[in-house]
Amino acid sequence: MAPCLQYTLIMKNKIFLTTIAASLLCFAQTAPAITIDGAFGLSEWAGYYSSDDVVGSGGFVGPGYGGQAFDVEYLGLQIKNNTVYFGLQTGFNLANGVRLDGINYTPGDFAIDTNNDGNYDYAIDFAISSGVPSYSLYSASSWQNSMYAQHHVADPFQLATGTLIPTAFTGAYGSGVYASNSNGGMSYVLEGSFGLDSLAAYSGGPVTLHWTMSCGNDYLNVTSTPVPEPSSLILLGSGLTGAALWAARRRKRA
Ligand SMILES: [Ca+2]
Ligand SMILES: [Ca+2]
Ligand SMILES: [Ca+2]
Repeated sequence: MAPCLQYTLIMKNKIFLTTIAASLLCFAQTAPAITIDGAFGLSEWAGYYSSDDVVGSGGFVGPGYGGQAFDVEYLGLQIKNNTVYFGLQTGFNLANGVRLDGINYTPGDFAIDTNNDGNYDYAIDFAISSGVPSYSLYSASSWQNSMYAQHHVADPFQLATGTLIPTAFTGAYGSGVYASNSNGGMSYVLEGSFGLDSLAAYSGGPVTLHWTMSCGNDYLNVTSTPVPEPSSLILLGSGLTGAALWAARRRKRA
């Protein structure tokens, strides 16, 4: 970012509009790309994730307890170049679930709200076999809530009824002890991507992604607005530069 910043500062004393255009072009060039590799890099997801990597007193992860094994740490969503990228890092074992005090807890589906009205319109179900995830996209008709009434803020948990939308995904799964986990222990990661065209109900604007596990002990939401296409940034940039040149010529004539 440093050379861009410098350029912007130099331009600052000249024409304000050109500064905006230059900044937009610099931003488009330097934004790191998301890599679907099963590692949730905070730099690759920068600007497109929510974070709740906190284990409090008695193992409180909010709204429930359970410590690192139930801590939902990072949830990422980016829509760019007509592609939806999603990513999750959690202390919850995404491959095997968690068995505690004789109860099996299972991971939920990713829930997608395409028009940000609080109703989740799509679900991404997943299975992990020999370290390789497979994803299925559904148009959601109804949802199943988490097990405990006092955890309702974590709802929904998983799809109850829906219609499968045949969709090609890329995906990767990983697990390990990551520096991004502040309280120690294992974390589990899923990343994936698919074409935005599969979300037929989407008509622009912000999209919300949600994830929790069957007990709803912890959850995360992230809301993202699609990244402008580089072509539209260049158009916007050249439009602003044109406006600046016009303004400069006008000043000269006066
Ligand atoms: Ca990654
Ligand atoms: Ca943690
Ligand atoms: Ca909705």
